[in-house]
Amino acid sequence: MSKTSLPVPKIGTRLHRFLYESERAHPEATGELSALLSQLGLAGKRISRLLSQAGLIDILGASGETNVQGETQQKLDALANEVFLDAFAYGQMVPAVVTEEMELPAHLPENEALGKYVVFLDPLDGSSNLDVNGGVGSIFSVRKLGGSGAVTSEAELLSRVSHDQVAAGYFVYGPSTMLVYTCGPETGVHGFTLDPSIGEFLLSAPNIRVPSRGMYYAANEGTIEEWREAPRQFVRSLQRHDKDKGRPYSTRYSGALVSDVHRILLKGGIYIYPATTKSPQGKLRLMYEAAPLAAVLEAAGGAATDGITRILDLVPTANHQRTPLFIGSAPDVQEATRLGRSVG
Ligand code: FBP
Repeated sequence: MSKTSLPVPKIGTRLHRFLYESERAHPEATGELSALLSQLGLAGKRISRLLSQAGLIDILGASGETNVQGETQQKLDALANEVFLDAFAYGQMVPAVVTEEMELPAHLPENEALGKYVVFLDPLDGSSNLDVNGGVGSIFSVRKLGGSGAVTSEAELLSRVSHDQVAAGYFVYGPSTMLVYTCGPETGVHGFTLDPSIGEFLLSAPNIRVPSRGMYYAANEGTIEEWREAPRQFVRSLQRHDKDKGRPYSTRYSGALVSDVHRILLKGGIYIYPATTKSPQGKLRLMYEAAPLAAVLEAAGGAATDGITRILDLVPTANHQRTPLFIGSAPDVQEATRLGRSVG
């Protein structure tokens, strides 16, 4: 995407207007990606409202189903999935959606003729926090779909989608609801806060940059006995006094990847979910958890690897493939990765 002079984003600018002005800065833009991001914004608003009512209407607890990951599906996982699929049901942009809640991609036939984007989604991240009113999020990744005609298989879908994400981001449903997204390092990372009184996302954090040194690390140390030596050594180094590196870091692990990564985006530090004996490939999913968050952190000056390889260099082989994840301030991720390459 070639860049001409970008307007200086004003705090309080509505998402719709921000998308419009960003588009004007890219003469080749067709407006479709902006429309898609607006539809994502609508889905985020609807889920935010659902969550705000969660304790009052019968939407907490398990749905009775098990998702493709073998996890107990929460009612809100299924509802959030529906809300996102409904958001893409029209508009001729998205012929296929891959989501954590469905084994096979959702096909939207009415969009097949003209649709040129595939969306990869974690409709509700951190759903084990729902019943305790903890922070949760939604994560999205948008890739271009090459070739033509209906997508008939997982292998064909992965062979036709662009390696680079044209947009990536998340919604974090905390004390307020925020949307954070990027369309690439050259356009930066921007945060919008939902004003429920007018039902609009308003620009509240333009051009976010992750601090190069942080204060926090996020990891489930309860599983540390299952980790390889390198991540163990790394976490011990975060706990040791080291004035130059601002250590020791404090631990903040919320049970929701989006909430933890959002804290690190703003305050610096690192989130790690290494491979374990129980999950030798890691737990988190590449296409709709690790890759979109890596795109956001890298566009904000941070880094993300699987402990050895840059997440954005990984070539996907399956829609629901898992990966270890080390993400956050670049010096911390690079240190953990050096250990990963040397100690293993
Ligand atoms: P989902 O809730 O979307 O399955 O996401 C995975 C996740 O819950 C992350 O949000 C979180 O960081 C991690 O798994 C927690 O895993 P664990 O309970 O093993 O620490």
